Amino acid sequence: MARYALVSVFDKTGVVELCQRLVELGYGILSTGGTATHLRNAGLAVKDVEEHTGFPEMLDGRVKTLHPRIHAGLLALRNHPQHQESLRQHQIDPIDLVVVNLYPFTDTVSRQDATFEECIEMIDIGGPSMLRAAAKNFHGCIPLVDPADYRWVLDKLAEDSLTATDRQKLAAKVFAVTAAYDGFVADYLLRAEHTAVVSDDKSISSEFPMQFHYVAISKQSLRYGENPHQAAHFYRDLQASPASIAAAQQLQGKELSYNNIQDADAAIQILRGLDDLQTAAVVAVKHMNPCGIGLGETLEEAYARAYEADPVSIFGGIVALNRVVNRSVAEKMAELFLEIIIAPDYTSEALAVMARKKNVRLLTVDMAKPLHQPGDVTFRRVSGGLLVQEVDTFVSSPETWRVVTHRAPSEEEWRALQFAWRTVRYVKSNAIVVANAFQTLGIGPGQSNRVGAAEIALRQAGSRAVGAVLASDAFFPMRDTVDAAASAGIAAIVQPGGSIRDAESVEAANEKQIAMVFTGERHFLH
Ligand code: 93A
Repeated sequence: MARYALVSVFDKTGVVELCQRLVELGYGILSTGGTATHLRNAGLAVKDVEEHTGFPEMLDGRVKTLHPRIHAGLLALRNHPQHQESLRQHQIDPIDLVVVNLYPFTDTVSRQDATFEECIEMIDIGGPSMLRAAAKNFHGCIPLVDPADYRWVLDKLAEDSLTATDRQKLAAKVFAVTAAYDGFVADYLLRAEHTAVVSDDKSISSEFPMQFHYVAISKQSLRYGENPHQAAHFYRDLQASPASIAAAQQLQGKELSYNNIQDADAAIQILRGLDDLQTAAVVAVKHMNPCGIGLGETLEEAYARAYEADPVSIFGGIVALNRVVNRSVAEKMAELFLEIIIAPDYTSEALAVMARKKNVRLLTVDMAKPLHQPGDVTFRRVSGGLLVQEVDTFVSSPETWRVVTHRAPSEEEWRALQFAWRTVRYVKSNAIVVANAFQTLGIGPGQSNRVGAAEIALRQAGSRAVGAVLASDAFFPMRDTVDAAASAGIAAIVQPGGSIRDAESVEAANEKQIAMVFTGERHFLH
């Protein structure tokens, strides 16, 4: 009986050399359409799988190698008399080696212009089936899925020194590759918008399967993590939004660090959270908390407000802007030391200004595209597990808010309350934001008690707190925060409400003619 190597590769690099050596070692080459043609063109003798099975390739290539003559040849145990008898009975030759590389599914779905149907066609069925069959029967059949293994395996075959352990390792690699491949497919099908099935099924966005695939591809290795002694890497979602940090283009400056990426992401998330205000907006971020947020008729105005919000903290910060940066805004930013600037684009004059500040990392992201899709989730590792939740994109309408004090907010105060409420969700809990209608004035992030966060925000606002508003990401457990706000001159407060001591906070507000509204919705960010 002949000794067969079955060769079916999408990527044909190196396959001619490989098969030449296999022929020298006494293997007959069995091959599929495109691979067979490629090998014949290089002068090799090849037997078509079609001839071997006596069955034509069909369904536009969907069925090429899915045939008992192939799969029995791969799976029959070599030292099993009944298996060998079955092969003889059906005149099936065993296959001793399989070389397969798969349809490039991930490359295809990463292409912006790939249609859903094209992506589906790129799901390889026959290739993984052959690989898995060979890998299951690794004592009898050598599975080669990684071109990096071609050379050493052939060297060992030539010396007859390929061990059982070598074969087992090759088999393990097959299952690792095919598992990852199927993970990519599952991820794509869960996310792809363009299928009737998924878009009709609203449950997909709100239900978490018992097991799920998160598939990411390596984007870049990082010098280190949060600290120099922590190794780190940056992975990109298979279908990362062009608006995301993972898809950002860097125009100048040093490579982004782990901390830079986190901070830049926070800046983008906050900025895009203000999209529906439909105004120029600028966000300054430090250690993932906003330190200044400004709105304006123009980008100049919004930048000036974000800067003035806290001119100290912005130093060494990350600034994200939602309009094309022109020269005058660039000049202003060049006066400061900034780590990163993110914008949809820069005029050539602005680029010339920034070129003088070589270390500033200039990024662009596509702000015309949505940052999140329905059902997008966040991950947090805990010891021994993973927490998964939907992204907090919920925006309540102020019509649903409830005024709980004698005095209702003025029109100007309403605008300020809405702005403050839109920003406080991006501040680490316990979070307090003091603001007017177009600018944060004080931000109190991440304190272990709420009044402590309020004191920080009010101190930062200083005399600007007089007549300003205050937002709290969660309810007041007692009246102390309202008292602190009143002493600083705060005019109106927005908070979720829902504490058993709400009445005390309302009373404190009424005593000082503060207007207070309950949103009924909390925005923790830990
Ligand atoms: O469409 S398939 O899933 N059906 C098959 O029966 C099959 N057999 C091999 N794809 C199949 N293949 C794949 O074809 C291999 O995994 C390889 O990527 C490719 C090689 O095709 P060709 O030799 O025609 O270029």
